[in-house]
Formats: sequence, C-alpha cells, structure tokens
Amino acid sequence: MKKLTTLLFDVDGTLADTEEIHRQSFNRAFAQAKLDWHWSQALYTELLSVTGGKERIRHYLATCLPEAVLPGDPGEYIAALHAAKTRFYTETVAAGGLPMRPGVERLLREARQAGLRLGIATTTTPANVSALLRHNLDMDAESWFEVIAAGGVVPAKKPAPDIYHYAMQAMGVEAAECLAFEDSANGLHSALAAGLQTLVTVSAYTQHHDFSGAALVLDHLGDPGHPFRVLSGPAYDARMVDVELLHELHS
Ligand code: XBP
Ligand code: MG
Repeated sequence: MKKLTTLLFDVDGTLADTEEIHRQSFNRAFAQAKLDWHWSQALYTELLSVTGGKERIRHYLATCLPEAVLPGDPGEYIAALHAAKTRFYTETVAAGGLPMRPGVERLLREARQAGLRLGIATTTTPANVSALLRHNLDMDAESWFEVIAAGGVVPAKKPAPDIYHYAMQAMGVEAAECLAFEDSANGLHSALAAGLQTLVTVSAYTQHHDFSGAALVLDHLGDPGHPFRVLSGPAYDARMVDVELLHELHS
C-alpha cells in the first residue's frame, strides 16, 4: 500500500449537514415559481437516491407527477428553478446558517499543517461549495484544496466514480495514496468504484444507508470534548479523527 498523501472530501452531508437547507431551498424555489410542489423530509429522504438537484427534480416529476406539463422547454424550466434554488441556498449559507460538522475544520487545518494534499469531489453546484467554505472556514479556504471537482464537470454524477477520477487526475495522484470522506451510500459507491479507501461519517439523511465496504463508519469526526462513536470498522483508542489515525487506517 502506498503512503497516504491525499484526502478527498465529499461536501453535502460530509463537510456540513447541508441536505435540510437544500430541501428548504428547493421548496422556496417551488413556492416562488407558484408551484404547489412541496418536498417533505420523508419524501426528500427518498429523492436523495438521485444525486444532483436538476436530476432530482426530473426524477420527482417522473415518479410523483408523471402527468405534469411544464411551461416551455422542460430542460430550461428545470434549470431556471434550480438556479433559484441555488440562490436561496447560497444566501442561507452566506448568512451563516450552516455550520461545518464536528471535527471538519480541525482536521482540515491539521492535515494542511501535516502536508497532506486536499481535494473535493462532490455532486453539488460549485457556487454551493464556495459559499460553504468561505463563510465557515475562511474567505480564502477554496485555496486549501488543490482541486474542487463539483457538479456537472463530469458526465455521470455519483454513484459513478467519474468525479473522483477527475479529482485524482487533476491532482496527479493514484487511488492507493488517497483516502475519501463520504456520508452517503451513493458517495461511498462512487469512491469505492474509483478504488478509494473510504471513511464514512453518517449524516441525518443517510444514517439508514448500507455502508458495506467502508474502511470506517463514524457518527462524526470528533473534536476535543466531543468524541466520535464507531458505528462499524476497527475500534480505536482515539476519540477524534486526526492525521495519525488516518495514516493508521490507510496502512
Ligand atoms: C449531494 C447531492 C446534491 C445536493 C444538491 O452531493 O446529491 O445534489 O443534494 O446540490 P454530494 P445541487 O454529497 O456529493 O456533495 O442542487 O447543487 O445539485
Ligand atoms: Mg454527501
């Protein structure tokens, strides 16, 4: 096994518990467009099986409203709805409405200090990633990551491995020297299909998923005074995920 050099992070559910704000932003966009669509938490839990916001709206129409006729070109209409949703989402994040998950900022700072290379591989829209990093970490935090591979930069979103392949190619690294961080089954399948060892921190919308194949499944990364709980995988003496534990896990 090669030495660990690189950490690749998912965004939604992994860096922050974003999906509830995504759900509310979709609903605000629907209301603004005077549509009587409403995504409850139960429905959204099911809709999350489809990654990507535009793809999720299309899936909702196909499965829940097969008779619906959209005004004008459906692709353009969905794109406009989704753009409105992105505005609502980024405004909420910019207003400080979405903190990072426990241990995320600490681990990112420690990893940088230790010389580990960082990248992002996500399904979400690039503007969402920028807003989250700027308003929670540092206005300059995008520069902490050598690549921010996001949204439609690849043809197939997660669970396809494309976004991880794209990130690794951009960084010039091999899967064997990387560790991926995910929160969902789709994200885990994407990372595994790209040959990556994966650490999962479950999130509110994903705790019921099947995480077979993950190197370690935790409730969160842990912080001093806020230890993680191991949900599956080897038990460690450590109470929080730090660089030492990542090297141990990778070896
Ligand atoms: C999560 C997703 C995204 C978000 C919405 O991706 O599936 O679609 O729910 O984002 P990841 P957009 O966990 O890989 O970040 O509406 O911008 O697509
Ligand atoms: Mg995720």
